[in-house]
Amino acid sequence: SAPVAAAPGDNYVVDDALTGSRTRWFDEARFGMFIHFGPYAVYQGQYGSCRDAEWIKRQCNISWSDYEAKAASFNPASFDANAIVQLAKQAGQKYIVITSKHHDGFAMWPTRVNRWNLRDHAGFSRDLLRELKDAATANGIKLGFYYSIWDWHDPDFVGNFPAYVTKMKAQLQELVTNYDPALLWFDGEWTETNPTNPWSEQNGEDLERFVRTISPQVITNNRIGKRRLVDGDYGTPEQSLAGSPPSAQLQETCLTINNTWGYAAWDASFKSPTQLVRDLATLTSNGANLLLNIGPTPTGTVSAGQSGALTGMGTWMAVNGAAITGAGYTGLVGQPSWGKVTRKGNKLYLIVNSWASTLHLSRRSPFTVTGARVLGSASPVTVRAAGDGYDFLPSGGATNAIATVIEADIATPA
Ligand code: FHN
Repeated sequence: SAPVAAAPGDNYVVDDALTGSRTRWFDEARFGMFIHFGPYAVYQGQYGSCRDAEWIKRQCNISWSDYEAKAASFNPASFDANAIVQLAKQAGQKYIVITSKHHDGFAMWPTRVNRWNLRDHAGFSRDLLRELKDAATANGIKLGFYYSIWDWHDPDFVGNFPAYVTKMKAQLQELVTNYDPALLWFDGEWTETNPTNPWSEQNGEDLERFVRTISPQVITNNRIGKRRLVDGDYGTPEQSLAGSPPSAQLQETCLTINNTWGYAAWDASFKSPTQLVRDLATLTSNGANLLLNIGPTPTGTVSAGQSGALTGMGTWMAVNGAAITGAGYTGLVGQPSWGKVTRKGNKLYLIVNSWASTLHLSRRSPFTVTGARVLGSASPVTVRAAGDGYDFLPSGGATNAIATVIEADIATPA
């Protein structure tokens, strides 16, 4: 399709008329599941006295012979794609992004490009990406693949970079052809100053062009390039809620539930559903997505700490998901001290962390409130014009310990 004129602040060089329709589902999804799963999980975060997770090979100076032997014993027999999809669905997540290949270069699908993969190296005959794709599709969940440009295992990455890039493209072609992913989540493009990482801006531009050639519909994140020549379809702040609305580019913050991406048995400091729901509300109110990570155990199960956090969020989402899914930045009101406000069409969602008998909303642009109710409750809410906006006066108490949501119908001037 013909290139479209770039919007101010938009630095795409490879762009096309599909950008809007390609990203629509993503901009409505708001909440997704990240999965970091690979042979690093077999160490369970510990090598002698050294601790790490998906970086354990490098951070703990593990030899390739040790790492390859561990990887050969990788046996994720309890990986249950359907259970993982159900966990995501119950939490209110609309998409899943799993590591097809992390920095250790290990492919989680039976690639024909090399034998450093789950089938050929570990002798695991099942295709987990296929199982996840089928379970996701059956449940209306989109599936995307994380793919690390940086590859510690392939000697061509430092020895013959053009040969490496050719293999990388062959693997991406396999992923797109065999699994039709909704999204490609690149990583490991950084550290221009690192002599072991020759990824350049031109490589990013070339890769974006390649991805567009093999799939016009697949969404890519900004780490496809160095973000000066190309920046994909959306930005990826990591472990940060930063980003003030409205952003020039779509945004997706990725967060861990505990402190590590890959599985680490010692990492038991799980965030509470309350904190995670509030983070999700903050991001939604900024028009950004949350990609919340789980790191399955070496057998493929999800730890109780991680599944519990998602289940807790799901209990809240079951009643209040309307405030998140398909909702975004309001453009109409300032953010109040008692919580966050999101908007979907002619509805505002007041996500109230600190319940009070009077909740004031400052109005930035003209609109009128024509009705209001508490989600999951029959108790009426009185609304009256007050000061620079409106006061909402709920008749009942908070209905949810995490956050209670008031849905308001609004009319904006034509
Ligand atoms: O180095 C990786 C890290 O292991 C993890 O995959 C995160 C997820 O966003 N990305 C990289 C660091 O930016």
